[in-house]
Amino acid sequence: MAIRFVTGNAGKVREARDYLAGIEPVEQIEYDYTEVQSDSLEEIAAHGAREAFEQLGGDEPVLVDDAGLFVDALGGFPGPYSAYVEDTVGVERLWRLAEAEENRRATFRTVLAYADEDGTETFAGSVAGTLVAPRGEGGFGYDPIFEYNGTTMAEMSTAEKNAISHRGRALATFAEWYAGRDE
Ligand code: ITT
Repeated sequence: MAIRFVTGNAGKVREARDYLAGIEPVEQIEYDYTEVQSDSLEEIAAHGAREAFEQLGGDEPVLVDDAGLFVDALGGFPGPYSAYVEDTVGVERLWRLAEAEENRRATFRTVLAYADEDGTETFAGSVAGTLVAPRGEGGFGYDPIFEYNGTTMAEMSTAEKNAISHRGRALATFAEWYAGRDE
């Protein structure tokens, strides 16, 4: 049974498809679920997945992914507001803010929420790295300024990014749970 990935972000879908290839097909669905006002990615994702599953109808499970970039020196900003900040301030100017700081450490976090007729489950993943001047043409969003082990996530292939990224880690936990859920 295909999994309906509810997102407007094609980059997230590419990564989920790559990771879940051979496990389950992933279909992208654009549905504007309510993003509850919260500092908790878990709460936002779980609420969105439940609402999408109920409102969309049908039996196929849904997946929602709520992600954010948390910059240490900026008290975790932009965190849950990362999409808004990408659209308003932009990636280049976020780098300028970080460049002025001595500590350029940042963490990417994502929470995947899965909903079906049996309930809702969440799977978190995170990766710590360093903010750098933009490099690379791959990936999406903040990938060009996020460096892990000397390589920005925009310089990695989808598979390389999945092997170390917040989303790859969340997908790994999800895939393990998904494989064992009927046992
Ligand atoms: P949906 O809500 O439709 O899924 P979105 O892009 O708005 O798509 P988020 O709110 O989860 O999703 O995104 C948070 C921001 O973080 C947004 O600006 C993304 O581009 C960015 N982002 C998320 N995952 C990322 C990743 O793996 N690499 C780089 N940037 C990422």
